[in-house]
Amino acid sequence: MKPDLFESPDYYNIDDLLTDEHKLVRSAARDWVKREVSPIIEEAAQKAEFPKQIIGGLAEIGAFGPYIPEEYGGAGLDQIAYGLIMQEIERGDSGVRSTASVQSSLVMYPIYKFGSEEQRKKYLPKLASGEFMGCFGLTEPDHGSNPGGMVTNFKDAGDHYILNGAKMWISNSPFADIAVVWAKSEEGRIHGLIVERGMEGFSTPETHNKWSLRASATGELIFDNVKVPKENLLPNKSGLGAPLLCLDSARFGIAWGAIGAAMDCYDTALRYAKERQQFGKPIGAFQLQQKKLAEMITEITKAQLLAWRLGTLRNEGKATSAQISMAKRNNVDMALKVARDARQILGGMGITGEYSIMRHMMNLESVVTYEGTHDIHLLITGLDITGLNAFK
Ligand code: TGC
Ligand code: FAD
Repeated sequence: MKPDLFESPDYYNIDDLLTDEHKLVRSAARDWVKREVSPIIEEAAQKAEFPKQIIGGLAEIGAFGPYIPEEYGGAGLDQIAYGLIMQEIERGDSGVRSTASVQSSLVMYPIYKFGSEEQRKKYLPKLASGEFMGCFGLTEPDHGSNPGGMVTNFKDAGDHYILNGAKMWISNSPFADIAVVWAKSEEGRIHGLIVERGMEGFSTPETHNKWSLRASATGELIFDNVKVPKENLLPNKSGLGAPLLCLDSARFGIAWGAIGAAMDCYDTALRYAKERQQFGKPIGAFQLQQKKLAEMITEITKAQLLAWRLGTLRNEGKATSAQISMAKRNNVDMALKVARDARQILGGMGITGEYSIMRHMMNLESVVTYEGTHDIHLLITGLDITGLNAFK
């Protein structure tokens, strides 16, 4: 793969809206991605392997629990710093950002928000340091966009619960030490349970043959009469709203992360367009290529402003779930379109692993589907503005 020459675009001086701490955090993440991710990611994606050697580095740049208080091992940062870290990581690869998103927003966040003090102390510092890796089980084979229909369930068996069911499409499941699993009680109420690797009847087979997110491990979670100690139930929130609150946090991170993937594609295409000569001049001198590049930077800039404003609203505790849906949907769609146009600018070279664009493009096909599909987020906006539910 070519050396990483990335230069971040900032067409509207958005850096002026950031604090010194934001810029420091971003710079540490950017340098780390250049040093530790760019040189190895193409080979990891080709081999369809999650590069476990980067776990320690992810912890060091604060990617595991950026906004979790320091007393529990987190970085204690604000939402914009969290977003910037996700942006920089996804500039390297969406699969690596996935690992950080799951660990932070789908494992540490529910333990922090809905867990007991004992659970927080037991798990959060180890998750923040990467000593423990986690995964999040919501989706089932027959319940993807409609998680409320889940059939995974647990029954009270005296001093423990008995958990049965299966989850599918679970990021990090093949190597996770713990899983935050959403399941129905005998009363049909959804609760979160912490299931640990090694519990009898719990297995995590890997899902193979993905053409997308190849550097991220995906698998199932299978529960065959698993005995889960009662102290592993998250006590402080139940109902579908609990996992959906975790998704709000992860979707916010994705809205920023997708900008990183788009920036990398734009930056690569811009450099290529200025260097590659055809018909005696750089291809960047042709109007058709300039149109693509000009539209890319316009859309990236709009997405940056949307993410920044959403970050300030989240810092003030005012962002709504529907606002997060709009940003996730818009920014991932934007990144996919930028990746497709950038790939065309590189001509034949665009389909090779010499450049990152095709990998980003294939990764984004997962990102546009997970954490709520493109269609589902549109319906969330539709419901929010009309008050009319078009889901069912
Ligand atoms: P509905 O009746 O609308 O809501 C049920 C309860 O949840 C509350 N709620 C939310 N709370 C917090 N945040 C949100 N975004 C919320 N949306 C809804 C709602 O107020 C209600 O609360 P209560 O107290 O009244 O019970 O639920 P529904 O069954 O009609 O479904 C709504 C729908 C379709 C929007 C929702 O289920 C949905 O978002 N579906 C998409 C599923 C999804 O995103 N799955 C993601 C799985 S995890 C994943 O993909 C990880 S990818 C890994 C990586 O990042 O690498
Ligand atoms: P479906 O729900 O079957 O949807 C299929 C199509 O129907 C979509 O286009 C959808 O938009 C459309 N559709 C569905 N309902 C409606 C409706 N009411 N109106 C109009 N159109 C509709 N899940 C986890 O729990 N944890 C994870 O860590 C995780 N990681 C993932 C990693 C990868 C690589 C992938 C691909 C998925 C992951 N997921 C995870 C699952 C992901 O969240 C689901 O794939 C997603 O929510 C969509 O569910 P589905 O695939 O079952 O599609």
